Amino acid sequence: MIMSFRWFGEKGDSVTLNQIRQIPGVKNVVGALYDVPVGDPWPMDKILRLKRQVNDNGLALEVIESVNIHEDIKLGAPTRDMYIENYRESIRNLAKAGVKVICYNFMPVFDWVRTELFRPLGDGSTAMAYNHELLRNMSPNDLVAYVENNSNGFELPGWEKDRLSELKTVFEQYSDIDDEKLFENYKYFLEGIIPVCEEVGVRMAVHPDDPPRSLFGLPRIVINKKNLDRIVRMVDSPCNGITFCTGSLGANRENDLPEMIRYFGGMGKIPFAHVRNIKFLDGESYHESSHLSSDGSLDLYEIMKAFYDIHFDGYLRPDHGRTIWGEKARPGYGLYDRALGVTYLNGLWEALSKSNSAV
Ligand SMILES: [Mn+2]
Repeated sequence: MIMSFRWFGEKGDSVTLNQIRQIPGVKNVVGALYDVPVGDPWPMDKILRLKRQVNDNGLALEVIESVNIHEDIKLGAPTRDMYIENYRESIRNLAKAGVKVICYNFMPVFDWVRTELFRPLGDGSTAMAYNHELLRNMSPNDLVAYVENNSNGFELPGWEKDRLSELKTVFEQYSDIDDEKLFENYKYFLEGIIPVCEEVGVRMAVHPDDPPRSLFGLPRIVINKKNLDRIVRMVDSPCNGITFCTGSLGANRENDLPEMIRYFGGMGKIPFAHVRNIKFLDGESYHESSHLSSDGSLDLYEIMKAFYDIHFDGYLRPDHGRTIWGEKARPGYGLYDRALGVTYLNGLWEALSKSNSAV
């Protein structure tokens, strides 16, 4: 396991690289470029500048999260071939800079969705929350307005204004796209990029849809074991893998996370993992919690044990944390609670390693 930590760049993050390097066990930064429009190729000079910044702080840059996919690729529009060619160029450039894994998602229109970004938890901390009933009574525009007005002034990843400004048009474009059509368009994309990944040694890792269900009538397919199995087999290659996000997949009560880790990990399909906890409320609703098993509904010991059992040697990072100790940070991405998460996950890992090697 290679412990890593997400960073949103010097302009987009309240956390500095120097702070990250002081978290015990963190050697890798999960980074991205935030000033390249979705669909454009990532230029070499900007990638190298980011790499230099990270390296100058004693850290490595081997995982990118995310290279976003232009909506026309998901829609199967005639312009998709151009966008796929651009994506291939980004993969080649990132590989030249030493990047090993690219995280991405295949969610139509919206990236992750929450109905609250700073829900009070009763101990003075706050966390993001998802209320299924509330969302059913919101329009897509309500949701965009809420996120824009409640994110502490940060532009949230996946919520870039240029993607969301023409919401009505893009919803119309999706009116004849169902799950099957989306699978078809996804396969076309993978067939276009995976040969390049094999050539340059980059592993693609799809992030599950978050939450793992259809929203506003839009199709969502990266949601459960059955669909993930279909996705990794659509183009069968070690370069076609999964970002195993426990918080996203765990939001569907039917997903048996340790079993899925053993299954996909055993196939060599998990190059990257996000590990965090959530606490279920009624039905499909939940709030995020600290990483500790007893604070949430997911058993992080069983999850880490499954990673240990598959001899997981990929990249792993803590995922969203609570906002604690009065920190002013982007929702879910403060320093303090994620650093606590790192230390907890490292503790579980050390205990698993030592108890299993002692005879
Ligand atoms: Mn995640």
